[in-house]
Amino acid sequence: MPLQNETFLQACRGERPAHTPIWLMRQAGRYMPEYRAVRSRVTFNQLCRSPDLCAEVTLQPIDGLGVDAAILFSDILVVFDALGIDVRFEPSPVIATPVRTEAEALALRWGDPHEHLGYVFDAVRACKRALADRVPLIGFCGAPFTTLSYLVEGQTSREFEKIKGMIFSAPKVFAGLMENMTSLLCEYLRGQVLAGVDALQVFDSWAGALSPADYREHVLPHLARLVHFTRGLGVPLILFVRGNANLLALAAELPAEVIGIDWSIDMDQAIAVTGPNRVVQGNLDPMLLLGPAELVERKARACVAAGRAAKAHIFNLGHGISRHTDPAIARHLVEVVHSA
Ligand code: 1CP
Repeated sequence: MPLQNETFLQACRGERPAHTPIWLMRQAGRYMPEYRAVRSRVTFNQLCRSPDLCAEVTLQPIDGLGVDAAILFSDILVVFDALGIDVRFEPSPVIATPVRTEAEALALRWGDPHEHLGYVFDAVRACKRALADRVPLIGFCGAPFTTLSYLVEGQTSREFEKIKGMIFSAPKVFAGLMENMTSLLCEYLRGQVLAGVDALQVFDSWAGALSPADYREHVLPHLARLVHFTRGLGVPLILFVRGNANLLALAAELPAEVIGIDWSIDMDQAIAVTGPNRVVQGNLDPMLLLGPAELVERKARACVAAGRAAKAHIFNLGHGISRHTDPAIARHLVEVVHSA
């Protein structure tokens, strides 16, 4: 069944649709009153485990903003269900039993995501039904390093002292955990594709914790395995490696169809790295949306203009939208990009 709005998938294929497609990272979230209304009735964990509510929330920015793609409402940390490890959102994530020693790493039980994460696949099916082929649905996971950073740090970290300490003092323990995490994430993404997602995004949100040389040595081989695995799933992949523009050249070595660009580099500079034959996604600083409409318009138009040097451009923010964003300015951004 063809989609009513194919612009996002056309851009993923390197085509230039009639307008630049746009979606926003974290487009379903606390900045939207409709989302807060749902969240006032359930906890975040309950929401992620209720396929019908996930579908309702996934569609809120489709109806409310007019974006060209939906992203499954879930979280990168639900995969810990496959390890039997609880995450509480307070509201920042907290893992009660972090894994820091070799003994703790060896004691982990790596369960099958097809068995433990069925509610995510049910949510994908509920989203696809609710979308009724209006726009494509993006599935996602955290990259092996970002996901593992939560397991080792036990929470969002500033310095990444525990996981970097593990990389440098016990590299074999780290590599073993990365190996298992990557296998888990491969199967998790396969489950999402089997359930019906039209594209995938891998978020390496905390990649910038490492120097490029250490990222290449300790992380890139695992990320490469994940990217190569997904090439066999038949849907396009967006690879978003965030936090240090010097990592962009490494990300661009991998065969993802689309390279996500964060806001730490200007789009023309990013395309100089990825080259004219690559599709890029990004990269407006999300905090710009806290400024006046004229500023948002000017910066958005400049980003669209710069994006014309790439093979194709999917407009997005350079990281997740702030919870303090006025939904009206997000809606305005979508109109500006569509008319640019
Ligand atoms: O109280 C609430 O309602 C919880 C807030 C919230 C939301 C709306 C969390 C907790 N996660 C989400 C949804 C979410 N998370 C999506 C939904 C789809 C969308 O609309 O985009 C996605 C794709 C994520 C992915 C995610 N979760 C990432 C990677 C993307 C990124 O922003 O870098 C990360 C790092 C997380 C962890 C996480 N989940 C939630 C929080 C508060 C955090 C920590 C993030 C941090 O500390 O900065």
